[in-house]
Amino acid sequence: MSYRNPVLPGSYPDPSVCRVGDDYYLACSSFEFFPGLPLFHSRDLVNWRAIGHALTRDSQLDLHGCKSSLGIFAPTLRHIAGRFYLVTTNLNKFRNFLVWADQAEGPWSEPVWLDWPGIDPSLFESEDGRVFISGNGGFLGDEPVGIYQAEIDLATGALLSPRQLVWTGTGGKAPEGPHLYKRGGWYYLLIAEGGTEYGHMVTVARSTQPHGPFEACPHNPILSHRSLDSPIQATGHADLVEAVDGNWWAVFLGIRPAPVRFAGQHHHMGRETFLAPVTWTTDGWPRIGQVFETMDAGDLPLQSLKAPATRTEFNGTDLPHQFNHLRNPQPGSWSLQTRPGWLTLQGQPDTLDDPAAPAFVGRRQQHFDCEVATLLDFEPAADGEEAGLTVFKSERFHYEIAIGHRAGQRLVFLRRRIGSLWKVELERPLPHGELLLGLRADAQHYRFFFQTPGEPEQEFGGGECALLSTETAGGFTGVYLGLYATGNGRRSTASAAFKWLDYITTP
Ligand code: 6LW
Repeated sequence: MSYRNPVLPGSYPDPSVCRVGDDYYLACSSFEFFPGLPLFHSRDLVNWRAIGHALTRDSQLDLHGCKSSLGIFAPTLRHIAGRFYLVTTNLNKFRNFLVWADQAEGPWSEPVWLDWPGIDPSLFESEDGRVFISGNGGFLGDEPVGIYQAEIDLATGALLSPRQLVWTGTGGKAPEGPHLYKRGGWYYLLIAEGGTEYGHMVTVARSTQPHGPFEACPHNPILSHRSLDSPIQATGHADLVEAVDGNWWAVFLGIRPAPVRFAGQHHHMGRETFLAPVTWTTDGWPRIGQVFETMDAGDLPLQSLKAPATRTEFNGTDLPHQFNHLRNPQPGSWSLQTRPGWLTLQGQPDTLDDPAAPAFVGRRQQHFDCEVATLLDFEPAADGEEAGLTVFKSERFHYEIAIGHRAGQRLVFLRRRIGSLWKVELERPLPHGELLLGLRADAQHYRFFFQTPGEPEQEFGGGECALLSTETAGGFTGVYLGLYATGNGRRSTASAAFKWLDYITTP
């Protein structure tokens, strides 16, 4: 049997995995999106079911004013002494913290703030019950660059030993993403080097002690696509797990650039989670090797999950797990109760151009080829009030097709923001009533359309995917497909109601 990579498509980077009995759990970074730290469950490492988020309360996650791609960086998920632990960094405060839960589905605890610098914290429990925290350091120029470690008390977060530099890596830039494992008589320290772009790689060292000294693997990097002509690039930031059958597997991030003629490679769906088998050399070193879009599942007990519905009806009491807000949602900015069966968004003064909290409910784009549509009931009452569908990379890079109001006229418009370029490209007067807004995407383009009930669909402009790519826009996230509303500097008097959102992958 084979499986397809990425196993978690779309902007799900920095995966961390652990196993409890026959169950696997995985967490990813979430940056400026709320709730934070998406969590998944699997029985085979291939098919992952969203089970919620660890950071669901403002008291756990303060993203107010957070710029795009800051917020929650790489987590580590571990199961220690009967409890799940997540340790991560909120770059909005530049502080590391851990949360714990008795079951992965939560509820998760309030943060235990750590007196621990750097990013990419990780936890390891040794056989004698000691717990070690490791993480990167020195990238602020304040100490030698490398991987640091200390013993920690999980209950209080207090360090029980001095924080010490344990490995500086193999010389690649940005040694980070450390994880410690025990196999046989060895403690393995796995890290990412080279930066999370096309030079990304995974390297490893080992020691007979959890705190070193560590000897580097003679065949580092054990994973890198930096010199491969592969549709999968930037592989790195891995976490290993020993499967139920004793085989080892690695989850890690990678990207799938869409080639743009004469303009190099551009990836707009962000860094995604991939899976690959780990083999061990006779002298006890791990290897991961080249990663492919189709790989042999070996003895994994593949269990296909029910395909997600293509239409999300907003008729529940809460949003499905794949939907997020931009930063902490403002009170009263969204509701599933105001108009049962509809998602109601109340435009706030904040707009999509602000590092703030516009009324926004979105999901990651996970496929190059997809069709996205929504039914919107919105009668703006004044100029500046708008609501619609956005392809959102960051506050400086987004496209939207929306209903607006100008000079007393209700209209549909297409607007694109590409860095300092901001332009309403198309406008058309609209009769009153519900409107279908949509887009069709392929690897290179988004093509927008709208349709008034009983009328034919009308094409309505488009834009290049590459202009929303990380190579163009920077950052650590991939594009979101979002429903939004804004009053453009004041609270809208009219609310916007979205009946459903279609996300249809097109072969
Ligand atoms: C992550 C770190 C990184 O914490 O990016 O480039 C951060 N390297 O490993 C966010 O993904």
